[in-house]
Amino acid sequence: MKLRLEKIELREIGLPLKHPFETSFGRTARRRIMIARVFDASGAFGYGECTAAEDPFYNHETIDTAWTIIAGYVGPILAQARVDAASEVDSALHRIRGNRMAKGAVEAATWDLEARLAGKPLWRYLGGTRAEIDSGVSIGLQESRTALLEKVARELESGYQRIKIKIKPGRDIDLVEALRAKYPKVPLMVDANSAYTLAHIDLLAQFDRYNLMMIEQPLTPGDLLDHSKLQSRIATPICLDESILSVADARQAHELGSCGIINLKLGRVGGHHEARLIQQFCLNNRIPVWCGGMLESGIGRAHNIAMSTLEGFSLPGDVSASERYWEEDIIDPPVRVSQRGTIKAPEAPGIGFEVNEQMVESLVVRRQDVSLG
Ligand code: OSB
Ligand code: MG
Repeated sequence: MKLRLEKIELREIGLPLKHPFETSFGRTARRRIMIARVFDASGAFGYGECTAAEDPFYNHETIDTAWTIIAGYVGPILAQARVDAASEVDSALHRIRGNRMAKGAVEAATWDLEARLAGKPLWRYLGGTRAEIDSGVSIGLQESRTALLEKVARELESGYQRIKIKIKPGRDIDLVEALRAKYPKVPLMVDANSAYTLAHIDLLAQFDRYNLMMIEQPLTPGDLLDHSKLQSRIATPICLDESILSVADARQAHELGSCGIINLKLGRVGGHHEARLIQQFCLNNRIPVWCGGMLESGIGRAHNIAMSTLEGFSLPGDVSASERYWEEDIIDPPVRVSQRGTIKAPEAPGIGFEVNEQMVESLVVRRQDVSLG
């Protein structure tokens, strides 16, 4: 079955977070979310979500740069290439350097479209094997240690299988110390979002006392060599997030000994094609992977669920319930997490969740159609 791609519809919606989310690089209270919908000549469509943030602080992309790249390059290049399968979108867009979140929004939408046309749930279409995925939570920096402890208590009561907390210099060891005093056994990890340098090596080595599952992205994204030096000095496994944009990055990180675990994010690597290459590489080399999050709406969340069903996603991801983020999600039903801290992969075709088009339309602040014909 060949696709005849007709257009990309871009829409921006505004969605306030229930609680502001703070990391070492900044604070987000309200998401500006780009939804990319790809249409086939038959009238069928698929949904993708651009995971770029509002500001270029996690990586270089923003929702506005992604919009410019999709309208000015992704659309025209796909139109020229006459791509007729989701698996070819990635290579057709190869000429566009970087900007993977822009490309990934459209690439993922094309997979949803193709899975819907095939009448299969996206997760099965991608080759997923697990009908239920393991869920953890990512907890932002809190006002106080008490607030953090209360938040962790609530998430554990909800059943989440592991706790990740954000750290930054000056708010790190003390938080882990407090959590471990109360919860000696809970699966626990920290995420620094690149806030440290090798000058902090003695401080980072102190984490070894707390039996953490991993420390996520301690150093600057491009510094694979420094991560390797750090990993050789600490026992806690390093997990890379921002550093891994492609399977080539995964290979080099592995060969250098820069990490023991990889956080795989669909948008950061440019879509399902590259994500599967990384997943395969990690599976072949016994590197545990798990699915990261970017404070997605239900569309991005549904794609994350699909990806998480692939073999090798052996650790709980940052894919949690819609209700942790939004008063009302744009998908129906919302993503729910069981008391055992799991999420069921849906059996309906494509992403498997109905998009509440009425709600989306009521939230649209900007739109553009990009022709692929
Ligand atoms: O580093 O994993 C990260 C959110 C925004 C940007 C980067 C990160 C995060 C999270 C939250 O940790 C994950 C989520 O709950 O979606
Ligand atoms: Mg991270």
